[in-house]
Amino acid sequence: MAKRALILGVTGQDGSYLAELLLEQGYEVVGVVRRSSTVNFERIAEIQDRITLTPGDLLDEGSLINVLREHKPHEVYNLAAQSFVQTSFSQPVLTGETTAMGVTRVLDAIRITDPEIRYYQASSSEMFGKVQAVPQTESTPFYPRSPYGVAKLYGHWMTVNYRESYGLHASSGILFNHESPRRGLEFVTRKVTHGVAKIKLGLASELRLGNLDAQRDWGYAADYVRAMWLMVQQDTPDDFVISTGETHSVKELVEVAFDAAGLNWEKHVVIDPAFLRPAEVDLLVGDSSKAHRVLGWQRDVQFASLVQMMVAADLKALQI
Ligand code: NAP
Ligand code: F7E
Repeated sequence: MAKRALILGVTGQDGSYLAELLLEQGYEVVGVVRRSSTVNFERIAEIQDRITLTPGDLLDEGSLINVLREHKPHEVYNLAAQSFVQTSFSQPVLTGETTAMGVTRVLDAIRITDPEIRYYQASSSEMFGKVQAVPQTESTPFYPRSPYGVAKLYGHWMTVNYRESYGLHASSGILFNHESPRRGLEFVTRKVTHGVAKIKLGLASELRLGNLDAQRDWGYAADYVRAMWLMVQQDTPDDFVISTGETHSVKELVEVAFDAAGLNWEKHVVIDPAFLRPAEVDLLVGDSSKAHRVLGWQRDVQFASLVQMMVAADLKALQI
């Protein structure tokens, strides 16, 4: 009998890659989608006829219980969230309801309907925030710097708590930034690669950015969803840092992206204070030794190849 996996956040970047991976592994895939006035299934368009979509919302626990009762999944991957850090400063309550309390609603729905379901929680390196050690591991103390980071930390600890209180097979992946051509346009990598493509094609002349000094550990989303699946397959649930172990500044990202299109970034990038944050996470770099050792996980795609892949994809998409 095929295993059945339920993905919350299937329309997002990671949800779409995870759905593809699970289909390759022979799973039946059920994706939860929330009501919207327009359909936003671009990322899953190519697999839509091979997965089941069902309505539900992290803000509504009854909807989650109904989905679990109807579809009886063996595994639940909670990738749904208000995931943009900048928005979390302007909408802290919504971010808390979705990104924090949403986790409790899913965990509680699992406890009520079928505590045998295996659970994956999408935790984040943003929980390290003002970092207390370099590089960051599973035992580095947390110090979130945004309402998003605080909300993710709550979700992370609820996952640990439901594991310890009710024996749920609940794992938390502390994933560092991961990107792809499917990344949302507001995140800095995609904003830069899409901006570069527009400038190259004569559709724009400048790109407005915030803090070029921030440093991030950027990996490729398709590599990272493999780690999620591996966590859920372990006999014992646990927490894992997933990262590349390298850090690069936003300025380096900009240089690589403009170079990929044969452009000089200094002629086009404009610093705009509107993109500065009330509190910044200056430096993230993760140590994934535990994931390498226990899960056998490795990433395939390097930083420069990732940025070049994204520039090429944006050029192609805009030329059509
Ligand atoms: P994303 O592209 O922003 O996708 C978020 C998903 O959550 C979308 O499918 C969205 O649905 C859904 N969603 C939002 N609010 C919801 C609600 N109230 N009910 C149900 N679904 C809701 O995020 P991502 O980059 O794929 O990231 C996946 C997860 O990993 C997120 O939890 C994120 O916070 C976390 N994370 C991401 C990174 C990263 O670097 N990408 C790193 C660490 C952790 P709509 O399409 O309807 O908006
Ligand atoms: O910012 C700086 C910005 O928005 C990265 C989410 O997936 O990863 C992501 O959060 C850095 C920050 O991602 C602009 O100040 C400069 O220092 O791409 P970002 P993020 O905040 O790191 C974590 C792991 C998650 O969990 C989150 O869900 O880039 N930056 N100028 C800019 N950032 C943006 N967005 N736009 C700019 O113009």
